[in-house]
Amino acid sequence: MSATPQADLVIVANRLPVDRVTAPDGSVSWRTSPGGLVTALEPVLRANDGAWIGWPGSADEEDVEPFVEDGLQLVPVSLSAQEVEEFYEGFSNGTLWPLYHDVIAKPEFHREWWDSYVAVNERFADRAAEVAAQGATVWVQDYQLQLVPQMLRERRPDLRIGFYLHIPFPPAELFSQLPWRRQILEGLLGADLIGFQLPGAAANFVRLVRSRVGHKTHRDTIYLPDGRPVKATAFPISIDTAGFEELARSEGVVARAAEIREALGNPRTVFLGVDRLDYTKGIHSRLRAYGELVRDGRLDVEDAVFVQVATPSRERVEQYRILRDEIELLVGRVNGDHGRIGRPAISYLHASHPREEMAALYRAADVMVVTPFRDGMNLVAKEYVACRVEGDGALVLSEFAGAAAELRQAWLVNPYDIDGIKAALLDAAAADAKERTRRMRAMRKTVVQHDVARWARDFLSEFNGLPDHHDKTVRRSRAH
Ligand code: ADQ
Repeated sequence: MSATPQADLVIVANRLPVDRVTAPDGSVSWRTSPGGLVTALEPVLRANDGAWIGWPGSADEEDVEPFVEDGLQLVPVSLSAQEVEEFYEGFSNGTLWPLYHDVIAKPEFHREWWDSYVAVNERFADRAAEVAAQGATVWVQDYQLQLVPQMLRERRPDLRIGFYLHIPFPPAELFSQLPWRRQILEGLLGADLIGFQLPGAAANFVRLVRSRVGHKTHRDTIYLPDGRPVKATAFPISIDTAGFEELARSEGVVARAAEIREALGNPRTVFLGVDRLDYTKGIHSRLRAYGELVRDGRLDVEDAVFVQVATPSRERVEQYRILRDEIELLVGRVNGDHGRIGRPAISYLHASHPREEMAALYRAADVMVVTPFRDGMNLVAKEYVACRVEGDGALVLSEFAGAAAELRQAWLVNPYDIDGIKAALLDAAAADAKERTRRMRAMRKTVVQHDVARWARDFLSEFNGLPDHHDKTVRRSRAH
């Protein structure tokens, strides 16, 4: 049994960066799931003797003690099967996710889900309060844990608390539907620094705090009645650009990209979509647009193909099961109506792939198609750009992805406008090499300069540069 670590930097996220694997004999091992967040935070965690608090991803497991995996201190928080249903699938993914994404799907409001959200947030806050050393920095991640900053501040006024929201923050008109809107705003205000993907999201938050909670605000800063300032500002997230570039240049990936094109019949144009199977991603719209182009003879299955990779996601949630059926029905129709033997119009894969295969797909694709109705950032668009090491390839990108604010040279589309998507697909496919290179080089510059390490550095240094109100707060809390 290992003792609870005392860390100077604590990351609190819904998921641990590892998955728990239980063998048939009951023995437990851990498989790392290297996402962008871990890549970005690993060096800072190591340098600061940091710890990561999160759920190991399986329900109803007995409590696991903190442990060290590959040099990282990991602190598991367990969830019961009922909490997975009410806190995770329910309030996080059935209420907040659709509400924060423009109400594309209808959010459900259930009081039991809210109660579970509060209880689980309390548990994360308790864990963080135990693990953080005196005066430590705690960085809470994402929409599942919006109450943690306030709960943690009550327990540990000596800490510096940061929060980052990976998804959009909606305009007041939509956020105000939430029966627990005030509690969420107050939960977030426990932080000293709140990061959003875009300036518009930060502005939505500040406006809501002013109108619903009544605090004074000036630009991106909120002043609480006790004088503590809270800064709400944008830090657009990014990817491990150098890591993707290196992968894309590797012999194995170059060979695999050629093999993929060969297997597709060496068409002139390979279009590619890669998404978690989610209703925010606009997969149906883009496949419909593509199907119409094939139907109308504007594209021919002999020299064009659309590869759509959809990662299984939230499969126990009803809306996600319906979405999968709708997309698979559409793919079947388009292929049935317009495909030929050995030449489907759409090559569809419902699977998750290792990073090498993703890089090979990005290298194999002439036109990457990213059409979310709303997306905090969209890392897939940035990964494609990073993998185009020759400076070629074309990106069709929704205006409503956070990435559109930076990748201005993409073929930008309104994902609700099917004719607009059709025109952009044709334009991007027909653009000459010079035009594509001009656009891609500019986008590559952006993604190289703004990688995920810089994102983490920017957030943490902003944090450390904030005026220190903590001494005062600690003194006051000790006086009580
Ligand atoms: P997501 O909604 O998951 O993230 P995105 O930013 O595109 O969306 O990231 C998806 C990640 O999953 C990418 O790294 C991609 O490579 C990977 N992926 C997708 N399909 C895959 C497959 N079939 N196999 C393997 N890997 C696959 C949320 C927000 C976004 C925000 C990010 C980060 O919704 O808006 O950009 O967090 O803040």
